[in-house]
Amino acid sequence: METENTPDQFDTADAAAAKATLDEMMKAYPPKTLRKRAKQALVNDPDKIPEVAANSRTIPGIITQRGCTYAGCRGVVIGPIYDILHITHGPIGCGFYSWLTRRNLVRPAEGETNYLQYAMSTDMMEEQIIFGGEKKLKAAIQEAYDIFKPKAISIYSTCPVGLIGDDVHAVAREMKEKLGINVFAFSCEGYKGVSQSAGHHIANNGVFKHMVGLDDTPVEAEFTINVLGEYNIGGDAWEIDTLLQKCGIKVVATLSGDISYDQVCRAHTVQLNTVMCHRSINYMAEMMEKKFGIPWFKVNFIGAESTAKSLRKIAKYFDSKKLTDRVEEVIAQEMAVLRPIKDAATARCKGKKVALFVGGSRAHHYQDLFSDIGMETIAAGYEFAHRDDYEGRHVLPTIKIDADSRNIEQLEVEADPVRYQPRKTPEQIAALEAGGFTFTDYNGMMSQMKKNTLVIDDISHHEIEKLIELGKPDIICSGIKDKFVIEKMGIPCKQLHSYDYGGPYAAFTGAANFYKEIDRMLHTKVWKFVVPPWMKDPKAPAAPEPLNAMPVTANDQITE
Ligand code: CFM
Repeated sequence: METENTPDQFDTADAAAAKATLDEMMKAYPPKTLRKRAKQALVNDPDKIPEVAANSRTIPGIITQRGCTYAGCRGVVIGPIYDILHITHGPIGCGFYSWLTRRNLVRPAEGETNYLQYAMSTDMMEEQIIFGGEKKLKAAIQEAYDIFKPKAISIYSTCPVGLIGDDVHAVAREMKEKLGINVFAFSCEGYKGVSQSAGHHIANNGVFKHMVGLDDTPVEAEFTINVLGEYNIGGDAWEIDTLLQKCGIKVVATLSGDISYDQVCRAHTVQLNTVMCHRSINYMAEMMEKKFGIPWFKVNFIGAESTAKSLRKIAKYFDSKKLTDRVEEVIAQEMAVLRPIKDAATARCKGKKVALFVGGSRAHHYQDLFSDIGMETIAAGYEFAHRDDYEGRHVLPTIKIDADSRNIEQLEVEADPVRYQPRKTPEQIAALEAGGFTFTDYNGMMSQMKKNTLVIDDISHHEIEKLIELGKPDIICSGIKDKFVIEKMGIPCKQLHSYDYGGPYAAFTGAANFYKEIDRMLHTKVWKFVVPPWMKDPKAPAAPEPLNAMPVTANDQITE
């Protein structure tokens, strides 16, 4: 199949076609399912943003891309802290499937310990399910301590732990006292929320309660910041760090990418918190502001234009001529190197159409990278983000708290009597805001997407297939759960969770990698060998199975 624009490709100029595409995608559903999906799949209007019924339960029977609460807590937010021992309390599968499956890379400084290669689990059996697992958990903590002598141990509850009622927190307290190191636990049972998003919140609470603020030693540097919500997938955090260093800005903690326990404990000493992934870490930014007086704002280092914009905003916050000049110098240098690569990709990719269905922030951030090279987003959606990530934070007061969200503890945070110290005076804040500067800001994905684009929350496999058939995007960004379904339809799929073993894609150097990768994926001739299912003749006799039952050549795939 050609990737050149075809007349029946999705066109955002046609409002009726956008609605018809959605209707056609949903028409296979029974009425009750259809009613629910209709509130989650919408035609966008950036000037009158419609409400998205996000962060609600997936209907049983629908194939979703979502993960569980345990994955969001253990895997996403805390897992990347490399010198903590992470122990999964549960059956072995949960530990096994969270063993190095996310590409959160680390490069510990010399002399520092890295435990991330290990998968530690209490390996619960029927006996523990029936008689309780606390004894086995204690033994596991003791054994892990005896072997590794870590600074801290973190325990994660899986579904059966919640069902049988093991008190992981009591065990953690007891072992903390006994061993004299930091031991804490998370009630992040997989079923605790509607997706991994609940796990992010639980993790934020735990990291804030048990780590942040334990070490008041400030990091000596003129301009200090944290990058929150950056997980160093494929080395992204390293690119951001290198860039900021070039500008003269010191990153104290990247939460949680290539980060040590000590860095988390000192994170509250910075002058500014910047937030990359709003969905997974906004809780931390808010709590640190309340307790320590650190302001935060949203940044995005995905995309050259967005990176430049984020750097300029950080410089403006610090209000230093020296820093502003340096930032402009670095942007000019980086852009000069990037320009020929960007121009070459633009010449070949301009006008191509993309659809992105990823997690809770990348479906938005990566639209900037595509627009850098003239590509158009026709449809996008998150797996588990909330209304504020779609519609903007101004909707926060109107979000109804349902039973599932009420399940997650909302920490009551107050200003620290000694350590609360506003980083800017009210006058300085007012002066910045008068010039259009915004704090505590996230305008969400939809305000940036064009009119008549499709916004689809928690998309199902059926819907993706129909979208490809009807809208014919030139490339889809998604994850491993649907990558090969998509590619069997002759459409390239770029995984934006793992980056398909590629990356980094952050900052200017990362942008260059991404432009080249997308250009390559769009223009490889392999797609011509794939016949999508709707173009096959259903009456044609089935091709004989190859003897080894494995397609070995492109031709075999056509007759598959
Ligand atoms: Fe944030 Fe993430 Fe994402 Fe996320 Fe994730 Fe991820 Fe993601 Mo996969 S924290 S919301 S829970 S940016 S693991 S690094 S890629 S779904 S879009």
